Amino acid sequence: MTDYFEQRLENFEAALSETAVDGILVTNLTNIYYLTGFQGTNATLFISKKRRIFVTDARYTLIAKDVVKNFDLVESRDALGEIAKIIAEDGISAIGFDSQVTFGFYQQLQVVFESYELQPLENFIENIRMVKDESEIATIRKACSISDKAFLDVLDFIKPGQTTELDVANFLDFRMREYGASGISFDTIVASGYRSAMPHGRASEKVILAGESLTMDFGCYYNHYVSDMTRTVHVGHVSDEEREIYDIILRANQALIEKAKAGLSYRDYDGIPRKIITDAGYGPQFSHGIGHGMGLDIHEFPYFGQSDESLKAGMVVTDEPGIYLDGKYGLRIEDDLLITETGCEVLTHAPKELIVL
Ligand SMILES: [Mn+2]
Repeated sequence: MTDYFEQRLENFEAALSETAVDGILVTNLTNIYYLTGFQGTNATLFISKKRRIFVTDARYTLIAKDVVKNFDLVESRDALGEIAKIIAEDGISAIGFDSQVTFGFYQQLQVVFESYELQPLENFIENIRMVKDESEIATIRKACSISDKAFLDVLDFIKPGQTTELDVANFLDFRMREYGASGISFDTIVASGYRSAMPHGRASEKVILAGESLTMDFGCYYNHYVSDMTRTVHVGHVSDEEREIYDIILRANQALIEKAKAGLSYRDYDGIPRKIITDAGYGPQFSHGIGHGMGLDIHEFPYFGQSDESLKAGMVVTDEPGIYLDGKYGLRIEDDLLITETGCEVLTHAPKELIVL
């Protein structure tokens, strides 16, 4: 069986050897889960060419012994002091740390590691996390299948004139848990009628009325990994203008699915669907980015914009074009795509043809 954590540690060490530091402190718990599988709330890692040290307190020693392989385990409530003692004779001069730590924590580092050069590293592990391994992909696939099923169920639940946006959000959240989710990956967005013109309108007590469009943007956690999907449906009837706009965003979403593959630049990933929407006359009404990476976090690298960087096989990214008409309504479709060498695989399978409930 592949040891995915060992593989990630080796990727980490390969990236470490390209930095100017001799060892790295890892304190972000999501990154610690990624590298070790440890799920507790207290842990600090130090990784150098010579050592892998894992420090946690007495509450978690037994769990760490069970889960964390390939590290020297240390039980202490003074992780930094303990690490400083262990590495004292290692001939280390520069130590890297996550630039996102708090200022207070940085001050502690300055005291404990005063004889070292401290170097903030920006997104060091986040960059490694962009490319998912097989076990991560399998987990995200499962998370997506849970939201797919919840979407199919909610279609029968919505009763125009009776159901509120909050009712829909609660239904989706609960259904995803019933299908095995451990929670929701962000506050479920349910926005109907004029409220759907807000791209991220949270569910409110507004009753969903016949004649309105209804945008549902939701996702779950399954074994630490997220799904993120948006579907827009119409309730009662659909106007010609809504039908036309739905067709534009669906074409934008599909065009990106056809073109997305390893090697495509971030600029083009955003540009291909944006051109379709702009050519149709709605450029200014597509007011957000085309998507984002996802994995352990709902929003993670890569983000798309005017960058020459390009997609890599194994990235999982969203494809979410939308058009928002102020005061009227907004429509969005979002899928999760696994990038491959030859194209992409759509991980979200909920239907996208125009649905009128
Ligand atoms: Mn999204």
